[in-house]
Order: sequence, then C-alpha cells, then structure tokens
Amino acid sequence: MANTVIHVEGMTCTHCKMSVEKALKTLDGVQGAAVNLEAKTVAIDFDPAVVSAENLKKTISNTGYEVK
Ligand SMILES: [Cu+2]
Repeated sequence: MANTVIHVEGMTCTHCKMSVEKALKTLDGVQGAAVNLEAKTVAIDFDPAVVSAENLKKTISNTGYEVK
C-alpha cells in the first residue's frame, strides 16, 4: 500500500470534499481518501499495483477540480 498527498485547487466546501473523496474511493485499488480543505490537499492510500498516481490525478480532474 502506498500513500500520496495531491494538491488540489478549487475545493471550497464540504460538498467539494465529499465529491473528491467519493470519486477516489470508488476506484479499484484505493483504500482511503481524505481531503484537507484548508491545506487544499487530498491524502490517498492506494495500491500502486492496481491504480497509478496518474490515474488518481485524472479522476480528480474529471470530478472538476484542478490538480497542481
Ligand atoms: Cu464545494
């Protein structure tokens, strides 16, 4: 299991937090996702053998937020 912290722009409220976390958690290989609104980050626990960091970023972008 790997852990990564991705910087995300545009998340402003609890709804944004939920959207991003939910989108990530529905991916195969993602164990957990936790958004920190103040830090503008999302911490993700994932299995790199199943899902790539690139894929995680793509999923966040597709949800409508900007990955830095
Ligand atoms: Cu919001």
